[in-house]
Amino acid sequence: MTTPQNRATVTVTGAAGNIAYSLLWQIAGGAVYGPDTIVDLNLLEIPAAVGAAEGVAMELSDSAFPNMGKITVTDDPAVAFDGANSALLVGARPRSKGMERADLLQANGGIFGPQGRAINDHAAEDIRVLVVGNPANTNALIAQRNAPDVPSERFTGMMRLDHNRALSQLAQKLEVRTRDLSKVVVWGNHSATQFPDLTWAEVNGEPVRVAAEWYYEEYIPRVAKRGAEIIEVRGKSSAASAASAAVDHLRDWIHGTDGEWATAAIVSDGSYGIDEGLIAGFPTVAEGGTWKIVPGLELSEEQKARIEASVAELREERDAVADLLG
Ligand code: NAX
Repeated sequence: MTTPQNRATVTVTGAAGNIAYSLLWQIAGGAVYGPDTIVDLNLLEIPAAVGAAEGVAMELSDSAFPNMGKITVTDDPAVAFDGANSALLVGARPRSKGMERADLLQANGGIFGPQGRAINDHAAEDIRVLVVGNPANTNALIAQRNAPDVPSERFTGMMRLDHNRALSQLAQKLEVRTRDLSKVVVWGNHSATQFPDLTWAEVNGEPVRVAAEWYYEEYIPRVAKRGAEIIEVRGKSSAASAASAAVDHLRDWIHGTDGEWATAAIVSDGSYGIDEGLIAGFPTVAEGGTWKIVPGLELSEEQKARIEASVAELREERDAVADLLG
């Protein structure tokens, strides 16, 4: 067995929560950095849940992963993000009964603003941030705008679960495996306004042909509302599938997608009519450690309208937290 040469520090917030209970095991097992890297884990929780996070750390330790480094449990963002190479911002304020969307956005601003600042001041130079906690795209924007010294491209929001749902629903329809599919994208927001787009989708290199009725009336709403469907059937929100998607996103970001498209919510450069600066789902490839928007795609009027509907929601979210954007 060769001795691992590299070392990475990964910060996970919401470490005592449901998603983290699946996510941490995959990261500690090497699913992101691979077998040649020792992983140190920094687990951030609110004071009331630090005890539970200590228990999670004990179980991680009991799993005896060959490349497990140090595990630090803390309620202090300055400690949690110290030297972080990757940060998965999972912990967020859930919507309580009677809470308006604007209140939820503000409450989360109180979390993601300070975390952005702590990342700015304490993280490693190559920090990569993936925001999972909802509303993920706007929380990512808040964190990014509070970290002026970190290149904006290092802040991303999680649309990979939406992407994976889009792949899986299409694979089931075509009776193929997801590996046979390519060029699928989910535009916009991680919400019911998102646009899972099959315009360029291919199955084994051939264009996908599906009936318009199925596409517009079944497929798009099914993918966009899958989170609600999971809650209804399972009685709890998606957790293992969210963790799996977070691992896909971070692994691909670091190691590349080999030219394959994936959906990542990244800071817009103004492409495809999406306001510069918003964090939105785009067709992307990861190359050389960076997510890049797939260039030069022609959009139909139908596509433009569907993208705009989701971007309008992102704009409203941004405007509701304007005071928190640094
Ligand atoms: P849980 O409620 O099980 O866990 C959240 C944890 O975060 C709790 O332990 C809580 O104490 C902690 N937390 C709250 N504020 C914190 C702070 N300031 N610092 C550190 N930790 C903090 O939720 P879970 O099921 O794990 O989901 C976490 C988040 O992911 C939620 O916001 C959820 O809406 C979001 N999701 C996002 C998805 C996506 O695709 N982007 C899909 C799955 C999920 O719905």
